[in-house]
Amino acid sequence: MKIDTVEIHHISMPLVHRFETSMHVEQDRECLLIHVEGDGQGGWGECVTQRVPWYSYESTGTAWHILEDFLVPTILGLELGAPSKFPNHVAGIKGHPMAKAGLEMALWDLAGRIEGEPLAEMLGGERRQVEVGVSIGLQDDVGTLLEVVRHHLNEGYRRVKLKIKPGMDLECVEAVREAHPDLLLQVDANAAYDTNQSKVFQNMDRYGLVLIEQPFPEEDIQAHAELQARVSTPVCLDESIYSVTMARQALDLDACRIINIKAGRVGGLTEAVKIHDLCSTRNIPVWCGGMLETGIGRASNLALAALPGFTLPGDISATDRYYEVDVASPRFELNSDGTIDVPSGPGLGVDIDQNALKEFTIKKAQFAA
Ligand code: OSB
Ligand code: MG
Repeated sequence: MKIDTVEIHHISMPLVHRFETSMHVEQDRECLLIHVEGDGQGGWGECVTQRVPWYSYESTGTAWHILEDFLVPTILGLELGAPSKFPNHVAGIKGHPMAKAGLEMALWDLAGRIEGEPLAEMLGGERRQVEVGVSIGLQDDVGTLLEVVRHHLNEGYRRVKLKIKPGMDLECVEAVREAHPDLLLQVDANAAYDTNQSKVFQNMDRYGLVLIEQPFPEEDIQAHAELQARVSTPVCLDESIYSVTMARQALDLDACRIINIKAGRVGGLTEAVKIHDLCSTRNIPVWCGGMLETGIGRASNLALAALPGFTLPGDISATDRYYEVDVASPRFELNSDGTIDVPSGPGLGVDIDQNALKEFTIKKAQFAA
């Protein structure tokens, strides 16, 4: 596979509802879409950064810089081989996993279109439908939260994740658990807690949560290990796990018993599959995280979640949970059993809507070999 041209589109797409976490409020999805052309075909990828670097150090601005100045020049005109070789080509460029993953996704889509093979199959996926859940941002009060949860359950979601932060945690979990005793319920703190606040999580143990996601800062693996030793609810790491090496070390230290896999966070689908494989050999459940993706990244998440080790529902909602208008079609819909179909067309299995792309693009550039 040889890449002749790369296009980067910086888009801003309105969200249906604001999405609030312990660190940040998001109103619009501002990310990069990457188009590659080679061997007479085209492929799309999504770089899952956000405008503000609250989740990790990457932002849409840094990703543009790393792509334009380093990643794109490295691969243009090069005989690349399979997309799984891409990480080797860019190994000399440190960090910036989301920028790398966005370009790698476009190469996977291109390779799939050239071969006529769906991405899920290329990665080793086996399922045709994947179980999904909804991630609920911080709400103004418990009453509103209960209404939002009820609304999503009525839509057919079977698993709910609540964003929490200090002061908006136990009360929320208790209220939702009381209203829905059998619901698959989990929480995500996005690293908002100090290690001296771990009592909150010990108190959460009684609510039968599926998991507690990333309570402490990403570099503090030891704090998570200390918490895991004190609670029976599985600790799940998100931000802390940026490579298969990091995953192995966290598991060796018993810092988590579940891992949230996001291809963007770990530098691409190739590394994501390695983490999946490691966890499978250790009987560690994994699930596919989300970054409010457009239909491009959502298609990629569904393909990844088709792998056999993804035994917990992913943060992969239907398109209309986030977007009235999306850049990709067809839209993803929730089945009555709380699953979404894995795309079955070549590559990502979705097409770009050129009108929507034009409407949402705020900056674009093209690079040729
Ligand atoms: O921590 O999982 C997270 C969204 C943006 C950044 C980080 C996270 C999230 C979500 C939403 O929880 C998941 C989704 O529905 O896409
Ligand atoms: Mg998370």
